[in-house]
Amino acid sequence: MGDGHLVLKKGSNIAAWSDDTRKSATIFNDLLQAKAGFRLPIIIANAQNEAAIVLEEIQDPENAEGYSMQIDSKQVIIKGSTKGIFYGLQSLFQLIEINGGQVTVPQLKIVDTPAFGYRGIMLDVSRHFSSTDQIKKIIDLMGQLKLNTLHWHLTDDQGWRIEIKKYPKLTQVSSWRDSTIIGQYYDFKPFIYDGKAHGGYYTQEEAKEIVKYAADRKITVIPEIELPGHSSAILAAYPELGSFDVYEGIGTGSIAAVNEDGKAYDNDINQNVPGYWGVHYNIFGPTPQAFTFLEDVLTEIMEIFPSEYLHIGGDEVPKDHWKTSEIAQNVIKKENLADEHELQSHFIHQIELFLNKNNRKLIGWDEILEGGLAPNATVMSWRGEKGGIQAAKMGHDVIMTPNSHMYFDHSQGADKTTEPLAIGGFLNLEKVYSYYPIPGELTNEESKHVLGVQANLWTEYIPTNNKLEYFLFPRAFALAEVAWTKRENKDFNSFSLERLPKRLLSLEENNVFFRIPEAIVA
Ligand code: TNX
Repeated sequence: MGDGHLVLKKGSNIAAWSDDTRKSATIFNDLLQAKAGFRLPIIIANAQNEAAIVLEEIQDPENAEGYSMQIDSKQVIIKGSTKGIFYGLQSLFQLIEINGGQVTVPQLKIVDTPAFGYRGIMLDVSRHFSSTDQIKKIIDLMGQLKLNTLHWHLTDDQGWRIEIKKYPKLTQVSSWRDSTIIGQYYDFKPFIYDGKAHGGYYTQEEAKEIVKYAADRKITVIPEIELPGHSSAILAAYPELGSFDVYEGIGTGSIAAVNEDGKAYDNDINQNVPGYWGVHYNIFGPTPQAFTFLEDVLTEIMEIFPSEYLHIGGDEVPKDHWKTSEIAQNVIKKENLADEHELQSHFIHQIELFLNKNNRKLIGWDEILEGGLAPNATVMSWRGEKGGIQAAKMGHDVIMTPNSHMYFDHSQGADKTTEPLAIGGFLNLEKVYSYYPIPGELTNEESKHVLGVQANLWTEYIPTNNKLEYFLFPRAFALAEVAWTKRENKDFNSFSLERLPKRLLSLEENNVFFRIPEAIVA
């Protein structure tokens, strides 16, 4: 920190050269407009000395996201790659103070790079749908926090959310569930099983627009297409792709809804899109038709989403159901597989071959370790850190999303009577902040496989925009520091006393609904 301030006036210029940097300057102006009521002219100037804010692009492949910023009495100079400049502008915006109508930023020097290259939020739009406007709002907020990945959970048992031209029933049938046919799952029927039809989907055009909107904010959208489980919505429309044609009771190890006779509930049997939560009965069969379907779908998905990674799910597959499936048992024999775990591995490996052939990489939830990990897979570790540790030790890349620290669907307050209904669990701000994505068990070499960290927002209990924002904020601020800030610079006191209050005000200025954290006393 230096002494004194720089005043940003209405006529002050921003000097930016490339289209990319000018776009970032425009996004900065949007923020400034909302906060201070004016925009700064963006100029392509040679006379850069005259501009109040100078955005100077430098190419440094070793430092793809970092930036430096110098603010003296006359000028702000931000240097970095296009991404770095975007992040520098976010920091600049956060430094703005308005005093007596004057917009000022403090004089200082910053050299800043992120601790982790993968900084994500997963949003489940299957359990409850979010409009494109709401997705854009979340993307805006993510960009301000220098988060760079939106993992878009587009499919699950309760709904399919993306237009696929080759399979129109996915949007005609799979994207709507009928909540009047309810199952019995734990004890929370009355609130969420509201008897209304829930649904919605994004057209390919809308999804592409989201991808572009995110890219402008330096965010990659990684789509998730769940397989071979969490696929009831698909199988409701295309039952021939499932493992079963006869529903005879239910295997063990699944928490799918069963009635008193131990039989699957009607809506599984009738193959409607289920209106209740949990792990569901039917799953893909490992058949040629299923692979053709999945490859067709992934082909369209790849046209919409240019991301290096595609997420294919792989979690919570009631694999023991394959024990009673003739289709599955035949493949086990034919491929010489030991059991159902190896069958799932085989399944995922086929999909990986297809993705790799198309120059994409596969991410899956940590269950994909069971029965043998596909050779190039990246593992998302959600059942704690165990899976992530195991995968990193095997030389695979890992993203940490442990349900102990990164499940934003859990309650933020210890007292459940003063919190909105949540799936369970308790995860307060301090606990999120305390997380460090590299487990102590890993050597330096192994820890290079930890690409970063992500918070997951499952939406079984989150039917509205307000509730979505409430579960994200303020915890997303803590996530941002977990992901960006080097360990030695993290400090919960300065986070909560110095930075948090300003961020909360900014949420208010932007009509974001959030949880007011408990008073924090130094
Ligand atoms: C487990 S986390 C799931 C989701 C649920 C979530 C609720 C994961 C890979 N699978 O299907 O929504 O728990 O917390």
